[in-house]
Amino acid sequence: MRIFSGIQPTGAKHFGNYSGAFRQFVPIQEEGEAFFCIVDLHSITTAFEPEELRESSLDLAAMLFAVGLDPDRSTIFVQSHVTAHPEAAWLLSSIASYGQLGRMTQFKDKGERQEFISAGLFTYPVLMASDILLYQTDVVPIGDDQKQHLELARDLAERFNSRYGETFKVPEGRFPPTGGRIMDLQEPERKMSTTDGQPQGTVLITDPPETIRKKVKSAVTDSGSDVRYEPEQKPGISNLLEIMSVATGEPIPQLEARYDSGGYGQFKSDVAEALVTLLDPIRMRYEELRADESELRAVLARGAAKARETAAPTLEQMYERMGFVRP
Ligand code: ATP
Ligand code: LTN
Repeated sequence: MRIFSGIQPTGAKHFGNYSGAFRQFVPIQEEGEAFFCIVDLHSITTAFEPEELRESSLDLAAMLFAVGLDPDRSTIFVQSHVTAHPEAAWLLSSIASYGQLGRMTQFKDKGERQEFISAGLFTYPVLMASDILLYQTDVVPIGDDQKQHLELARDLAERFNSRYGETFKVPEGRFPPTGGRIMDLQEPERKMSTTDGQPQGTVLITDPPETIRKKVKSAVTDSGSDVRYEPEQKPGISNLLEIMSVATGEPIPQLEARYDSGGYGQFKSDVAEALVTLLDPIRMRYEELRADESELRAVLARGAAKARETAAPTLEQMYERMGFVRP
């Protein structure tokens, strides 16, 4: 079984990324041949600083190892090291429809909040489809926000297969049963996000314990004092319940029963401690791994070599079937 997922090297990664994605990556790498891609080409579609992009790409590599990815089992690589990705994206853009791309909610949401909307933000999901399809991927572990993009990748695979002949596997998404969409602590109607969330509402994986405690303490809660999971009526408390469930592994009903009408104070402070217990060891491992930049680069170079070799035959088939004269 082939597994593929991509993560953007934009800023520091947050608990939402952990909950929706990283947490699934570790067990899934035992189920088959896994590829984890640091999608630097995607992260230039919104405003960015060149120096930060360089740093963040290495930060993310260190983070992926810190959460438990094993470079001897899985292939971890940087997207721009494998030129097949943008090449395949160009080919796929000829079968992607303008209308469908315009309906992508991430494009609409992010577009609304930018002064300058790049063409790359619009074609972003085509590059994501190329990432996935080049590897003949069976399963894509992702958070709930990427469902629509995965659907587009499936549509493109089917359209290409029917127009030019069987070329791609049609991939399936894998979403976590809880914690697939963690919300901002300050604005529980919006997903937790580094690129367009509130710093106070975003728990970073590398936040020191005191910062985590402060952020959780100031999390927006709802009226009343019952600790109940009711995402419509109580988005703030429901989000904290989900966070605690992910951090401790305890099911939500069990947490509801424990805190019931005990008020928000004790509950919040326990959520903060659960997060600290989970994230502190990851932060320490991260700092250690990040300090050895030459080792990180060496592992990424090995990953890129493996990725190039794996993606090449699919790209070649795409060119052949589409009628290009090959050199
Ligand atoms: P950001 O919103 O910070 O820009 P992103 O979703 O745009 O993050 P990535 O960092 O590439 O981009 O996301 C990596 C993985 O994390 C994806 O699988 C995505 O679905 C998941 N993810 C991102 N935000 C959340 C969230 N709030 N809750 C659960 N999963 C999330
Ligand atoms: N769009 C995704 C990142 C991403 C991805 C991928 C995820 C790029 N390529 C391939 C899974 C498979 C995001 O914003 N989280």
